[in-house]
Amino acid sequence: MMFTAHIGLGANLGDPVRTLGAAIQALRQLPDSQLTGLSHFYRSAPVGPAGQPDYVNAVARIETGMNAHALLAALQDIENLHGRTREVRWGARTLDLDLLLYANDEIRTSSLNVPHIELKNRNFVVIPLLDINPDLTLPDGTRLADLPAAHDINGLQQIATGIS
Ligand code: ROI
Repeated sequence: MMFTAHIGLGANLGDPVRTLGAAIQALRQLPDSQLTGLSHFYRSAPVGPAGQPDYVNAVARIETGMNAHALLAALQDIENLHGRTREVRWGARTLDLDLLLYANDEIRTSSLNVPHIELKNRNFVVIPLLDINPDLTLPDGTRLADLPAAHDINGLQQIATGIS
């Protein structure tokens, strides 16, 4: 069985566009998986603690035969390869890969929260998700396009990267 998963990418240290490009290459190499969608890239003002650089955010869609836990572990490996440091909660990071959605599943365990807890509130997640799938509906039945975040471009700016 193949499942659709959506992955949020974010970075705000080093060269974020380059890091996201490398992460997307790594997603293409995931076992038993295919990259089937990629949003625009966005420069986005930091949510959370002020005084950190702007982020670059994007969302990727894959079709995968991996289960959600195996996929999460693979995403963490990619983060680690790209030098993610985890000193400060909600602090700056070189690469953050979030498993936003996995199939139409709701998974709430200590290690895995899908859909991502903050998904609905973050325009830097909702708007790129809509780039890939304008008709997307969450497992709880919410149409993504109906969320306030879908219409809130505050702090968000589409950027041209040549990555596709
Ligand atoms: N803010 C933005 N704009 N983009 C992110 O990816 C992001 N990630 C985070 C916090 C610190 C919540 N803020 C963010 O983890």
